[in-house]
Formats: sequence, C-alpha cells, structure tokens
Amino acid sequence: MRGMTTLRCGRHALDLTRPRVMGILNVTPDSFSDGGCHFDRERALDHARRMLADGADLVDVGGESTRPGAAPVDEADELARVIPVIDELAREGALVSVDTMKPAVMRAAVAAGAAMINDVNALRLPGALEAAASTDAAVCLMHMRGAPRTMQEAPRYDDVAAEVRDFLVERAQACEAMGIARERIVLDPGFGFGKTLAHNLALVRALPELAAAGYPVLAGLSRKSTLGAITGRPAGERLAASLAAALAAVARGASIVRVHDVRETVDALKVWVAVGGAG
Ligand code: 7PJ
Repeated sequence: MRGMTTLRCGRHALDLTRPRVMGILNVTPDSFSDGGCHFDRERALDHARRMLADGADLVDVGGESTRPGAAPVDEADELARVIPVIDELAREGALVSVDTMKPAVMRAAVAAGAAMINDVNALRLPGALEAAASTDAAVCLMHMRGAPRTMQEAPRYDDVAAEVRDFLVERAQACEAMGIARERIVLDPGFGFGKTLAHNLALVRALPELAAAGYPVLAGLSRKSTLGAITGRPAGERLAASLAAALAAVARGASIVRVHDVRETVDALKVWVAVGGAG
C-alpha cells in the first residue's frame, strides 16, 4: 500500500514528500518551581522559537516525562505546564503537537491550538480515543510495552517487529472505527519504550515493513540510551549518533523524526534529500 503524502493536522497540512523534523520541547520544572511558572514558560517558548527558526516543521510540547523510570504527573500540573505554551506557539503560527496520555490534556491542548496529539500510550487510557476523535488533530500512535516506570524491566518479544506493527495497525484501526481519518494517523515503534538494544535495532531494520502498513511513520531515537549503548557516550554527547540514527530511520521510510538537535538534523536531512534520499 502506498504511504500517505500529506498528513492532516487541524488547520495545517503537513507535506510528507520530504522528511520532516519534530523538535522536542519539554516543559518541565526549573529546580525552584513547578513548571507552571512564568520563568519556565518563557524559557520553553524561547527554546521552541529557536527550534522553529532552525527549521523544525513542528514542535512537540510535553509536560510529563515519559522517560524510563519516570513518575506520573498530576493532570492539573500538566495542564498548567503545557497549555500556555501551546496557546502562544499556535498563535505564532507554529504546528504544535502535544505529548500526553491524558484525555483532558488532549482536549485542552487542541482547544489551545495543538494540531497533533502524540500519545506514547497509543490512546489506550479510558476516554483517550474519544478525546482524539472529538478533535481534528493528527494522532501519533506509539508502541510501548508496559508503563514508563517499569517498562525496561526485561522486556520480551517473540518477533518484536511483527508484534509492534500488529499492535500499531490495530490501534490505527480502532482510531478509524472512531472516525479518525486515515490521513490523520501516524505510527511510531516507540524506540526505548519497553525494548532492549537488540529490539531497538531490529525495529530500525524493520521500519520499511512498518511503513508498508500504509501510515506515515515517526521515529524518535534522538539521544536515546540505545545510542549510548552503541557509542559509549552520555546523553549530552550523542549528537553524531543521533544524526546517524535520524538518517538511518528516514532512509528506511520514516517520514518524521523527533529530535532535540533541530539545526543539525535539518542540515543532515537537506544533504540527504539533495543527493537523492534513499536513491
Ligand atoms: C518518544 C516520544 C518517541 C514519540 C518520548 C525521549 C523520551 N514520543 N516521547 N516517540 N520519546 N512519538 O524523548 O527520550 O520516541 S520521551
């Protein structure tokens, strides 16, 4: 099946005939505040504007850490963190994604101008499918085995690529059954979410089979521990590894890469496109 070439995201249409870059914006607290304060907000906005100026096609705003081992965040705190930032960036014309699992945050974020819902839980919380279906936003469905707090405790699969693909296609079909058009759906194998190094590498290799399911694919490998395991470098020194991973993902059919280092990724992808992409 041919992949989608345009992703419908609310009032935006994202042309996927060339690879796109999603910049990561964590609106998490400064050590002296709760993430809902003016200083945190201005700092997050400055970072988002920098990523957009550097060529990010969209900005993914998250107020709850989903890193392995992270604790859940209260809904009111998450709303206080993300909504003012989404509202301002959307007013400035940006294509904004909200990184959340919570139905109430999805609804409020889209009301504030978000055009994509990025759910690492693939809309499995009660009410999440309904919340997404009540909007016109795109949805990114990510595969996660277990919950963030415990997911890295000995994850096991018989065939990781097939299990991840089957799960994502089943979630996409659940979305379509709720009235979310196919043109609004993106799939993401969820690198690092309940996966070992070997699982993550198998999933990179299997990206063409995931893309063949007929939905655009988003890949998030930026600075992840898989890259640390390969290179022996700490998170702050994984730029080169992240660029190689982004190119490897795009070469295997990913349409969107979710990254911290926007400027460098945009340059790398420009060269990749100029030389003819996958060839
Ligand atoms: C991902 C994400 C990812 C999507 C995070 C981190 C951990 N959302 N949120 N895909 N990762 N869609 O950025 O290191 O891979 S949080």
